[in-house]
Amino acid sequence: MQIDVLTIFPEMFPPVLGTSILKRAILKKVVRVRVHDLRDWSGDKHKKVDDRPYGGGPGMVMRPQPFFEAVDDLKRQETRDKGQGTIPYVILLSPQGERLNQKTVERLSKKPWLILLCGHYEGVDERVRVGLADEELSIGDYVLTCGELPAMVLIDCVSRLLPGSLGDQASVKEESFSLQLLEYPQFTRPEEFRGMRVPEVLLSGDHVRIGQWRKLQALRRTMTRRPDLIDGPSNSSN
Ligand code: 4FV
Repeated sequence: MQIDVLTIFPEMFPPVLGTSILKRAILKKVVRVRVHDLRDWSGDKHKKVDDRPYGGGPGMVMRPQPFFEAVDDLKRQETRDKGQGTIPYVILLSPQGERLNQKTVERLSKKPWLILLCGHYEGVDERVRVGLADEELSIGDYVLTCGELPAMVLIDCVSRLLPGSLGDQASVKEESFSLQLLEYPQFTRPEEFRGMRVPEVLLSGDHVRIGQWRKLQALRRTMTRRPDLIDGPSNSSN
């Protein structure tokens, strides 16, 4: 998979892309991430990418032109490098987007090429949303200072589903949300810590009983903490 990021703060990404699982996935060429400075397409001697909102009001709005020209350029580059052009899937990260969940992550992880648009200030010109983005996603109902953090969240949760990124893909299969259940409690050594003991069943070696216990714990935990995951979208908090 290839992921291109359009941002006015490219310097935010190297620490995240250069660490742990993401670093390994990039080194193993499981995913290719390119971070671009949107100002390179400002076409303005002061590299301005924002302007005052029509109709007045506080703050600044990101101009459409740099986003559109950057995506056009990336498409041209792709066609030049690969002959026929793979079509990018353009995602705008914003609080107005559909709430990101594991099902969406699984769907996006099957796409060959993602372009992520990072908003800033009061947001982006509506024509970016309407005329350029294939999808708009929010990582949660709270307002961040930047769209870069949501872009990193998306790169992380999508990349870890790509074959070869996680040591053992099996762990992806039975984790929270893939089974629409929260994960069961995990324990490791020591058996007793500050008076808190590891449940006997986990020390029993009886993998049938351990499997049943884990299923029961996952179900119980989900029913108490996230009943919306069990009843499905009808009363989901999403
Ligand atoms: C956000 C979110 C988010 C809004 C103003 C960036 C900020 C600034 N993006 N999920 N929640 N974005 O808060 O995706 O433009």
